[in-house]
Amino acid sequence: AGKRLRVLVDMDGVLADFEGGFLKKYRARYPDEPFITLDDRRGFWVSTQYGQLRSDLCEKAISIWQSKGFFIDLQPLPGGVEAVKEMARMDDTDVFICTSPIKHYKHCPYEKYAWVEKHLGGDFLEQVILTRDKTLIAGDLLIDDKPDIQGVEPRPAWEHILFTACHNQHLSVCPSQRRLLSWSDDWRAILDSKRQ
Ligand code: BVP
Repeated sequence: AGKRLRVLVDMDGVLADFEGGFLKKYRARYPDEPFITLDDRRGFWVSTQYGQLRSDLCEKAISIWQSKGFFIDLQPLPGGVEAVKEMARMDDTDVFICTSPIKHYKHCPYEKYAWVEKHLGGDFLEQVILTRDKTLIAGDLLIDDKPDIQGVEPRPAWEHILFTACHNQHLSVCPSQRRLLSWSDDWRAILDSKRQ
């Protein structure tokens, strides 16, 4: 009997459509300001790219995800909720949602729990890990759209699987870095590759 497999799944950009939700609310709030289409997104930080477009747009971008309702209103990305539910039903498999809240804490942490309850059910609240440092969390896999995941632990336990997003799709990552192109891609094979 092999040991249990522990899978850490990121939320923004993997389960919840942060980029789509951002662009929709940014355009609604700032209809006369320039914006970056999802095809033109480069780099993980939305605020950085908006700041490069025009310096005052950095804080306008930040105002969007700091607003009440931003995180709870995010739409689920295709297949994500179903995949996580299926994973959780698999034998010898533990799934955790591992997500970094923004430091403007008024709405975000509350709404992240509310999103999980709404889309995955109240029982899944047991599986939520809020941390600004994912290197401290031990797991076999971390499925995350952020290309560089760093923290105080230089040798994290997990293998990072890069989940493809608009901002990282053109990135050439080192050959040893595995990708999950979407939830239609073969995530079951990636889990199986880590089982003993
Ligand atoms: O809560 C999200 C949004 C925020 O960082 C968190 C990323 O969490 P993980 O996906 O790594 O779990 N965020 C913040 C900024 C700018 C802040 Br200034 C940003 O540009 N993009 C972004 O996702």
